[in-house]
Amino acid sequence: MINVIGLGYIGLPTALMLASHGVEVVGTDYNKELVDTLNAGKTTFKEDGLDELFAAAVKAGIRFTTEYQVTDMYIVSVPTPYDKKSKKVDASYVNAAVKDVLNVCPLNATIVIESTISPGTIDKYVRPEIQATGFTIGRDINLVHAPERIIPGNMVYELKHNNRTIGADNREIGEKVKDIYASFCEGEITVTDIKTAEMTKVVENTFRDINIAFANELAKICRSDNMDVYEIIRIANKHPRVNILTPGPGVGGHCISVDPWFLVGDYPGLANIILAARKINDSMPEFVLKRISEIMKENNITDYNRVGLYGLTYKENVDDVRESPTLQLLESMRDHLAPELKVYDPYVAKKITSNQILSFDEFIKDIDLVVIMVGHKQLKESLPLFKNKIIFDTRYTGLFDKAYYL
Ligand code: SAJ
Repeated sequence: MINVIGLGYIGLPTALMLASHGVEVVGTDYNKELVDTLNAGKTTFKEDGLDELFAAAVKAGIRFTTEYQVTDMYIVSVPTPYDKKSKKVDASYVNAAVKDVLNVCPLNATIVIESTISPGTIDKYVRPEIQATGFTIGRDINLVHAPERIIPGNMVYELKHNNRTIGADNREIGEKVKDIYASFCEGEITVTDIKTAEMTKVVENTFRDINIAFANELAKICRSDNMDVYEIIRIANKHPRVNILTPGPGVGGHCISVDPWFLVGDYPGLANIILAARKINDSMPEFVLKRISEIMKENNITDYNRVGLYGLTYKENVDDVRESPTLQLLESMRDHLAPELKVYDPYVAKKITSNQILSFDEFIKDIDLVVIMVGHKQLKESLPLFKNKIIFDTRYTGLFDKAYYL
């Protein structure tokens, strides 16, 4: 039996996937409300295919509880936030979960850590925690790092089809864990050592952050000299070895806007491009704000009440608002003591910020300028309601005949 610890964005789909592929699984989370929701037959967030996967896992016998189980394999997928000041990974949730596992697990159990951690976290924090309890790693407890790679919005598909990395101290244990993941994962699974697996995961997200930063920097350069960045990117991308990403209002989410900071925090003075990229991406909400002012001026709009932000999530078609560019923009407006702008998001049904409007009709009716912060699918269906509005499309959705861009 496998005990999955932490039933959030990664732990839940992973537990469901294992269960629906014939592995006996118990999911554990310390949040009783979350466990109660799952036991009542409901999932806790929206994701394509998740409900179907949930139904299949329940049928296969998955159980959810707040209790840690006595078993020989644990998968820990708890959050790893970073300390905003030191920019270092905060391994306290991982450590707490490992400690709880050690209280119940039998000798020779395997603890797999899925949570994203910076290179060296297992050596620096997790090993000492285990050793302090008197266990010898490799004899009494086996340690493995199997970082997830799935993208919100396409999680269920990617869980099945992406390649994976498994880092282990010992090849035999690595192969054993590989076999478990291979129950559902059709991609290639590479077995390596723990530090390499930690570093690889962070490097993947840093690669994407740097590439998005390049596109964003180009948008700023082109804006300053009246060039069309989208046309330039489109043409440049016809080169066989060029593939520039799309500029946007910033980088949000729990991964790409966070993981590169681990490298900056741990390797100051060495992580230079990485730091510059982070700064560029973090500057984008301010850049959008500057563009909003320009567009307001150009159209003689003086009242911020006539401007609305469409989209609160960090990207399209997900309900996740963590580190979202819209929230960053609102925060920066607050810092400037500017008035709150109206905000609407079809994926965010609960009020999470003061000037959020919960109905699209209410939102759209009294504004002149709509700033598209996220290109949700719903935009397409509501296109007629955008008629006669001034549009600032920070996502370059291609849906509007006439719009302002970054
Ligand atoms: N974005 C742009 N322009 C682009 C692409 C993205 O502005 O051309 C923005 C998005 O709008 C969003 C942010 O960047 O705000 C990040 O979105 P994303 O879709 O690129 O990635 P995430 O954060 O949802 O998921 C990433 C993925 N990593 C990579 O693609 C390298 C995913 O595979 C990881 O599993 C995930 O991070 C994670 O959990 O680490």
